[in-house]
Amino acid sequence: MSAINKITTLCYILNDQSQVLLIMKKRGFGIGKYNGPGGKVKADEEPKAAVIREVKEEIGLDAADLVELGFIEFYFPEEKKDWNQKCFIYSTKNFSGALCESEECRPQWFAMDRIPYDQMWDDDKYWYPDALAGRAVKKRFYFDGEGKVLRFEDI
Ligand code: 6U4
Repeated sequence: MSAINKITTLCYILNDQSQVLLIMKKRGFGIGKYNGPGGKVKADEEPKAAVIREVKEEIGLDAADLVELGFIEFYFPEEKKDWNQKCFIYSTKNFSGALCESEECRPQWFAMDRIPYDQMWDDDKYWYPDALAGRAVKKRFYFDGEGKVLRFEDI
């Protein structure tokens, strides 16, 4: 198995109406897909600090009281092994500030039973139900060259 090449993060912001805040990526990795806000962890940065920074940069919100839900490892074929990553997952119901669109993405609330899986990463349908219910997630996914899940396993 190829090595992990970067550490990334995702954060699920939940409101009192059983909705989750997703972003439509307008550029970069995952362009054209809905995902949680998040991104790369910089050198000498803690994952939790990184995800708070990314949420602020991407959608203007200050996220607090983050719950650690675990992590997911994503493995791609040899020619895309630079994408291999370990992604730490968080959620919170505590957020403040003005929600805004950035150059990178457009935020949108979704009812938790109306997640747009057909416009998301192929793995998401396998683990969002646990994450959105606040259950721990520790999984490893293997993708083909087109981004389809070949197989996955619990870690
Ligand atoms: P920068 O340089 O920050 O603009 P960006 O294009 O935002 O880069 P990156 O690399 O910072 O992307 O972060 C990748 C994001 O995509 C992380 O939040 C993790 C997430 N991600 C990667 N593979 C995923 C997958 N298979 N399923 C998923 N999220 C994934 O749900």
